[in-house]
Amino acid sequence: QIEPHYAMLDADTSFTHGAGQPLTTNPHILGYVQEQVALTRPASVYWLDGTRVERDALTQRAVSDGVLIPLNQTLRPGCYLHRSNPNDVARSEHLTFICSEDPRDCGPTSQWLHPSEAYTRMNALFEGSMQGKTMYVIPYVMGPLNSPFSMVGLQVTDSIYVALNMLIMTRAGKVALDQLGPTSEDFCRGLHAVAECDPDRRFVMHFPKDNVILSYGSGYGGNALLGKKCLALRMASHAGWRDGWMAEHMLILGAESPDGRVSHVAAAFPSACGKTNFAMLQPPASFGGWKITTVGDDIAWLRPNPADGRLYAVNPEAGYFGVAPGTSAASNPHAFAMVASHTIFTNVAMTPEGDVWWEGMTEQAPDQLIDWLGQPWNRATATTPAAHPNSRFTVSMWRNPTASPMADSPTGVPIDALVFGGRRADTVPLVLQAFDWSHGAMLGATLGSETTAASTGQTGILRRDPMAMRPFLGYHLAAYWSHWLAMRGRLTNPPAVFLVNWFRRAARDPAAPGYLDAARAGRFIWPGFGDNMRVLEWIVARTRGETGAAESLVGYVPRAGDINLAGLPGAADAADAERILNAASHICLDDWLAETRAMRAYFDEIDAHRSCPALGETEPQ
Ligand code: GTP
Ligand code: SPV
Ligand code: MN
Repeated sequence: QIEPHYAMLDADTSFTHGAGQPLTTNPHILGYVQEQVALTRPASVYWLDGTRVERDALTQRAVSDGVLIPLNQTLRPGCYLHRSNPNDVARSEHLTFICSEDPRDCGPTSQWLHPSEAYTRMNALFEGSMQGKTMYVIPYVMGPLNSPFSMVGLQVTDSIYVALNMLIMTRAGKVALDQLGPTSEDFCRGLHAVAECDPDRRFVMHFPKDNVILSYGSGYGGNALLGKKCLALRMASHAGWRDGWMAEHMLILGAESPDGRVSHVAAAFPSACGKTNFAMLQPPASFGGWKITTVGDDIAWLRPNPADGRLYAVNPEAGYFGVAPGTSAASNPHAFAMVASHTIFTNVAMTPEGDVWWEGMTEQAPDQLIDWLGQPWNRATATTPAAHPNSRFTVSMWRNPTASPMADSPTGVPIDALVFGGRRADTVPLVLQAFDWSHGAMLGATLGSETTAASTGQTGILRRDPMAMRPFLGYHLAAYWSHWLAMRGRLTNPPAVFLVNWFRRAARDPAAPGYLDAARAGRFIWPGFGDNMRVLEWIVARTRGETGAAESLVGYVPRAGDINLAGLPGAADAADAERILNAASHICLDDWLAETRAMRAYFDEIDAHRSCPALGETEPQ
């Protein structure tokens, strides 16, 4: 069943190569590019057409420019390594702004700047910034082609690395110009330059009213691939607020049970908390007959369908920009297979044979490596990781052996369950079902998670990350929550809502209920990865009304026997498997009292924010 997807990868050879010339007469597109040329003064302009011929030519150019390092083409055909500037390895949340006229239209999780000040500041940076360089013009579609969900964007950039990534991550080139048509001005305008890559001259600015994104000084992922977090979350969340739909930081998967019925689940976990892994999970052997397919691994656009009152989702992206460390043949076999060819790796380590390596790929590192900085790395003496903790792979979603054909469906998939999850060492049980939509929205709104390497700053700090959208909201958090609550009114058949935690740690105190034994104290209790299928099965069965649960004070929880534990890794025997489940699922009332107080304090903090709109003032104009 893999063949059609691979065939689609090559489908873009079917139209004529544009040789770097514009393939449109749309005056708004041509005018926008002319303005950016006048501002940044590049030596040449190259328009992407999206053909394979072009991708191969640009790849060769990137290699001769030293931007891409070819990997061993026998071991990793079509694979390249990119080393970013060491000062530019993650999203920069503190340099990211929403620029609205009224400060009350954004915050307190996002930073605000008045549009006129932002334009002045950014124009000064962009002025002449592409002198001597090539400007790449990238027309792209977010969402399936010819879908009512989709949006067209145009990104101009000075980075060939960004251009090559956008070719993978979006439906880019002539298809986007065709979708826009010869006269429409309904496209997101994005200007991007890595320029001198100086952290003191680095900003990512969003202008929701003007449909404009300006990004300067970074070539990294979410800062630079403007279709991803900038358009598909910040701009799109604002558009969804205006037009009655939602843009969420969610994976989308299809779960087919042995009887052939398919349920769809969308799940929001903060950055580097397991979306890609959950979206691609391979069920354990004891789940023969279950099949998981991936619609998306990072972003979902969700729309109520008036015809059946259900919530439908599309994945706006066409590729995965996935976390490399921790990805192995054991933890995520599909991802491991997917990155075997035609993948751009960023900031991973290189083996002497010219293959890639990262922490967690194998139990032990090879003796000698070239680390992500390009320096010799020796296992015996190394004090730093060989791959950067936020090193990534960029690969077409059609290379995923379990890609869902529905990923191209213009109507999207109907969602049966929404799941929230974070990295919590304690308190939050393995899985919990919300009593109803608003309880689910509250669990999402107060989602807590320990910070990760996906953003610059200290890692491992517990922070509230509402709906895993904290860094990605294009409007005010309070309005966003109101929008979530209001969405219930548009759904006669809403998805059930769940909270999960794969990251709970075993207690260190032998008297505590979460204690297992000395060897496991302080470690992750739950094996995670493919074994999350056990939780997913319960979630799916709950949405089908086919399994029971106990009602706790904080939500419905599975009882012993509700979750299939056969062959649970790390469990000595069936009794130990049950102890593991109990330790992972235990609800400690003292912890939840503290948690509830922290949730209350968080709501008070948001309430006290000076620009928080009053209730009733939260609908868009
Ligand atoms: P972004 O792309 O940043 O949005 O991240 P993501 O949410 O897609 O996270 P991803 O699936 O890439 O996982 C991030 C890290 O968490 C990797 O190092 C994984 O190995 C690890 N991880 C994922 N799932 C699990 C799990 O079930 N248990 C444990 N212990 N670790 C996990
Ligand atoms: C995330 O940080 O949530 C990512 C990676 O998916 S980035 O594209 O950098 O936003
Ligand atoms: Mn993400």
